[in-house]
Amino acid sequence: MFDPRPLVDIATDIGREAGALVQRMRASAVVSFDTKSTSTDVVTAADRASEQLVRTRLSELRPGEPVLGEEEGGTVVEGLTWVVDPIDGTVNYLYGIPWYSVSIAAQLDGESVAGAVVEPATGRVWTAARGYGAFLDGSPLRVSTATDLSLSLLGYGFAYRPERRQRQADTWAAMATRVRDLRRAGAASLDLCSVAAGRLDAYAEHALGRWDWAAGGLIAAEAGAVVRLPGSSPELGEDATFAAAPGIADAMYNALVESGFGKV
Ligand code: LIP
Repeated sequence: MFDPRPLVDIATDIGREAGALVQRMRASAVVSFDTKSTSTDVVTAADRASEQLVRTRLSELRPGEPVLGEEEGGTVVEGLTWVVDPIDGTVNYLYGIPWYSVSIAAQLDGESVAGAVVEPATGRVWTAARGYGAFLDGSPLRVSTATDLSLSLLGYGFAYRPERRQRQADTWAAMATRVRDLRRAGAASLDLCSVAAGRLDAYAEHALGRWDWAAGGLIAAEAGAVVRLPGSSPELGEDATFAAAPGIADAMYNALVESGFGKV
């Protein structure tokens, strides 16, 4: 039987090395950056250096296995593909907000089977292997026991395109009176890990890349969350990512639909 746990070790070791690199680059000089889809969608020299390091290490440790990365691209193929976000939470990184990650996942036929989300600023490592649970620095993770939507804490995010951000803001305004409170932390992988740890009761966002959710979505699912990945829930929008503690998952899903989340 296939055991994904060795892949977690590889993702963790490489993620730690890439995390140390981006941390050095953060400390050493002004963070240079370019822009991508909009003037606010940035890519730093550290993003590129991190992905190059991850790709180099994977070619050494797992020769011939394809890599899909946020900055250099790639495709998901049948069999094993490595999915890499060299810095998830790049804007946080640019501003020196210590809430960003290096996210590395192994996917088998497009399904995550192993993942590591490394926090360069703190050294914390979130991991999961499919069927073997989710962990933070080796301690088991479990989602919250929330059952009351009005007492739940909802994480969310925004796309980069201004016209979509306005529609998304309208949804979050509508949700603000239905939940305890909202949190926008800026790194999808860590939002998903926060659901896994019970630090958020739910999280929802549109327009994430596979690299944003590939590891964090597995960690949330292995910690007991209800996880809906892009393409699985047309009511939430074709490019929606959703994760929630099971006790409020249905109520949160329905509230998001009623708030127009699926139409932004
Ligand atoms: C970011 C996501 C975040 C989203 C941002 C951005 P990046 O990924 O982690 O949740 O709201 O728009 O997509 O670009 O920092 O890797």
